[in-house]
Amino acid sequence: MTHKIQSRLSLLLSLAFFLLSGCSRIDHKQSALDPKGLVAQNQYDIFMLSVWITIFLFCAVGGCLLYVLWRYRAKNEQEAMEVPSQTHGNSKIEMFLIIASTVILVILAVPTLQGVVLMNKVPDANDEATLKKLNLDRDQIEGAITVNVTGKRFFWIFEYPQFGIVTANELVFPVTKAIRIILKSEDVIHSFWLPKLAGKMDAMPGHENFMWFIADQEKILSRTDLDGNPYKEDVATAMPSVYDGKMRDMVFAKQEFNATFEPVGGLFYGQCAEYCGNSHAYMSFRGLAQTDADFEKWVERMQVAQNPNFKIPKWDAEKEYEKGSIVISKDPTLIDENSTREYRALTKVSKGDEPSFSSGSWEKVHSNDYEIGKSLFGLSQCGQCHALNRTGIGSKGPNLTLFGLRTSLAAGWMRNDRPSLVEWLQNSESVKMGNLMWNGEGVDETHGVRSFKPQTIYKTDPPNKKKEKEEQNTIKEIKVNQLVTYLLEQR
Ligand code: HEC
Ligand SMILES: [Cu+2]
Repeated sequence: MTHKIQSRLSLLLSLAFFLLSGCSRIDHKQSALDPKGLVAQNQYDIFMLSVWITIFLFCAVGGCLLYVLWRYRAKNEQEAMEVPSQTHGNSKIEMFLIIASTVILVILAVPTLQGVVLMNKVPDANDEATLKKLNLDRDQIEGAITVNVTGKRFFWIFEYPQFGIVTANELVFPVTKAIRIILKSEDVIHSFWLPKLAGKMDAMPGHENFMWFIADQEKILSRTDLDGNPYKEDVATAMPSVYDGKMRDMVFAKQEFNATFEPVGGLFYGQCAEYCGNSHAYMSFRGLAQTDADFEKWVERMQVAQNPNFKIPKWDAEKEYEKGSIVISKDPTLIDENSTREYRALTKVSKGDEPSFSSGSWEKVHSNDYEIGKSLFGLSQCGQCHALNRTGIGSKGPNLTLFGLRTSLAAGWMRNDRPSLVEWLQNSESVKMGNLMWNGEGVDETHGVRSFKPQTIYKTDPPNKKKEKEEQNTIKEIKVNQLVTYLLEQR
């Protein structure tokens, strides 16, 4: 018996510990209770108002109950036998309760309706009274950024129509500007949720939904250290720049997945919040807040990379080249006699000086691994589903432009580094069950995306099982590593 009580007690204690540990100060990656923007703050305030009202009601009703139980308890045996005088209704109490409930509902309804109005529309830039009330500047609204967000099983497409660029899974945005989110879906219903910046909103096929948010730089910079003392972080540490890879470096330096996880202020964790299939739980994303200047630089880099009119020219024997010009030409040493690579002119190059390394006029733009990876990207049919340095959202997989600047892989699920990428490319199914790279339309055992499986890469003739296996493994590894080099050098 005592044994049973003991085990129940320990169960209860561990449950309480588990629940309380959720309240620790560190690592609120996806907490709506840690608002870092105006819309989220408004929703948090309404939530807290209703929490306090509920606590008040709980105490009032519970207090009355306790008082009545104590005050009218039977004090002796005789009292216990008596039947109390029977009454029915009390119009004073009833009126009081009706009025009190109405007042409470009104207290809740006014800010709630105001909140609904706020979240449904970015305030008018000419409505000075509202802007003043919300403590916003006119140019924060006038410079608003629109992002068309498309949910797909199981990743996100972010299209910036004002700039003509498309990216995936990491929403880069300027910290001082309002961000208009237009939500769509290409398959089932998803839900876009960046808890620290705004509440959830569904992304539905055949229907557009709207929401907006604006981050608060002051809140991003205000941090507390491990002893709970508040301090102010400088902008470069809290919001490292994305366009030159500083954000990625900083996130990796700080992102140890353990109890002392220390977030980078400008990094926000988002999540699909509507069950959409077997990989739903892994369908997360990231929001990366940037200073205006860093955001502009990122946009510029994306625009250059996705410029539809720009293509590296083939070397032309009839042309002269300026120092620094880049051309594509043959390099038979790379894979076979047909392989090509990018060359950069070391000096002014005269007509007919064909790119090679012996002439002294040309140098490699990229490493051999990069160039081999690039051709593997084509050979393995990756381009079937991935756009790289191209815009347009009609693609089955995430856009991989400047992929090496991203902090995460597989829709925010893993960190975007070499070991994770190798794992992903060798067997994405084991990393993210049900993902549509491994299980996509037209993908079977013979498809390039699964061809890193040994048996389809290499066959020795005559068959020699042991040797075959060894060779398969090395080839498999080399191939994957070169592809990864190619992907990570997209930056
Ligand atoms: C059948 C279509 C398809 C093919 C072919 C394909 N992919 Fe993918 N890929 C996807 C999809 C879909 C995802 C998103 C998976 C997810 O996160 O759920 C993805 C994700 C990725 C990611 C992660 C991107 C991110 O932002 O998280 C990388 C990197 C990648 N693929 C590389 C490749 C490479 C390299 C190849 C060629 C060997 C390839 N893919 C072939 C469909 C494809
Ligand atoms: Cu989803």
